[in-house]
Amino acid sequence: MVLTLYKLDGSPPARAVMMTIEALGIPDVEFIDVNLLTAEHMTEEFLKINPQHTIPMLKDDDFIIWDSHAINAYLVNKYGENDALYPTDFKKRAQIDQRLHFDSGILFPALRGTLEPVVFGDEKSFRPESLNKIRAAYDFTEKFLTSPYLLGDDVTLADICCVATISSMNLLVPIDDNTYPNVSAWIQRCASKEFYKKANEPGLEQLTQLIKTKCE
Ligand SMILES: N[C@@H](CCC(=O)N[C@@H](CS)C(=O)NCC(=O)O)C(=O)O
Repeated sequence: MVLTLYKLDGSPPARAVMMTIEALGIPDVEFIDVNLLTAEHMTEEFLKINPQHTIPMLKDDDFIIWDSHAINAYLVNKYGENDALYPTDFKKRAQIDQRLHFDSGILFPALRGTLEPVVFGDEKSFRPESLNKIRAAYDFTEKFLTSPYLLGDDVTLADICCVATISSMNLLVPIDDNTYPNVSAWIQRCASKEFYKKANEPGLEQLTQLIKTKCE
């Protein structure tokens, strides 16, 4: 049985899945790069599998699933030695689901809306109104962070998904320690984890370089 992840290191949701794979210690995953800049996600072959043409996408034997949040829940359910990353207690799970939807509905759209005109269009700088949406997303996150991690003392899928997006936003609107002390300390806590070092940092570097090239 081969687990295949279609991804690009620069993609925040792809990194969220790569971090989950690392955190769970799943061995022998095949990684396939899908270059969005050359529209590899729009080929007939890819569209046949995923009409929504997004990465990350996971193939587990003949089972195919896309959307980082859905993929991550599936990976913990199927491959987790325990439920620590995505507790089965229904109240805890509901809180994690809320943060996952926060990532899907607020954080990632703010980031994608900021990046798209520069990365896929011909704009050379980020729109001020888009950068304000990132600041508004930080404001919410600052208030949510009443514990070391988003939901208590331990890392859950909520942290993994949100930190993939927020660490990418940090490249566009640097997180100021004084304005966002909780977000800043939380990112540093996440950044000390092996899964972050291995599966998030290389992609952040790739995205940094891409932004630099596009803004020149
Ligand atoms: N909610 C989705 C978002 C996935 C997404 O939009 N990925 C971007 C790359 S970061 C993508 O595939 N863009 C290409 C497209 O939408 O055509 C997830 O969490 O996986």
